[in-house]
Amino acid sequence: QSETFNWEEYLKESGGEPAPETCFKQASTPPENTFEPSQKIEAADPRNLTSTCVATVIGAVGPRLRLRLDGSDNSNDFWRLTDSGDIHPIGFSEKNGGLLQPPLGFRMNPSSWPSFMQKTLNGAVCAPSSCFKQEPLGPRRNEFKPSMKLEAVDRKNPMLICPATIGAINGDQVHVRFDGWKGAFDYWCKYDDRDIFPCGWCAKNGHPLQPPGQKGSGAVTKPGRGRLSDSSTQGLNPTSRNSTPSRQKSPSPAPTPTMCVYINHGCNCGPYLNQQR
Ligand code: MLZ
Repeated sequence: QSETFNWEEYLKESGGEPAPETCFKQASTPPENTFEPSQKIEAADPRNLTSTCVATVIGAVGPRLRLRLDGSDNSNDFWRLTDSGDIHPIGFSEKNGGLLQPPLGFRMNPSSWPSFMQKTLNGAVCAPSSCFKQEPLGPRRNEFKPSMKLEAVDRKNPMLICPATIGAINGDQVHVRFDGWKGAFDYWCKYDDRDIFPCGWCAKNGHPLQPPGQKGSGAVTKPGRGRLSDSSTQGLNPTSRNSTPSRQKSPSPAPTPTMCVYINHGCNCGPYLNQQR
């Protein structure tokens, strides 16, 4: 599936402009991946970013690691780049005066945490510090412009990276709109978020890229349009530059409810959103 998607052809058909590489906080040469499955690392709990937990490397795709917090369940795996600032070798917190915390949703009695930790780390294989790559600096300010094309992690299916378009800008925030999915997966993020990549990143980093969806991407769905031209012809084609197409403007306020649902899911918001319940 992914090998049928070709940015060059797609951009030609859709009239889109790729966002320049300088917009992104991503390494220009792919960060190496020397991690191995079952190695232990320290990772910020994605649902409770102030706590650092023990995580196990479950797998990898290109420079992305699939991670699972020890003591948590197997339905909250998350992905981090090998050059993410969220991951560190075991021992990092202790060296920096911190403590390893139980993950949000720790499945056992909190009082069993110290002995659980001891058992977890006893005889475990820790990822050597050489596996962890320096996080890139990233741009000083938001250089994205609406209608620029990019590749972005689908946060509802975080193993997937998909073609997307910048729908709007609000200060440091950019609105990521997935091509061909009618807003169902769209989200706002900071311009230097590690989940967004320049066009061609997947190909260069040995990561699959999903083809665009077939549902159109704006508020207006025109029947009978081809899949590739469907998602983004309007507003990108230079000939329609001055016509301010309605689909370019109107979708901006619409995705807000979708985004709220996602953010709550990732927050430490109490028992109602705990996946264990
Ligand atoms: N199978 C799922 C995946 C959707 C992925 C969309 N990514 C932007 C679906 O069809 O809903």
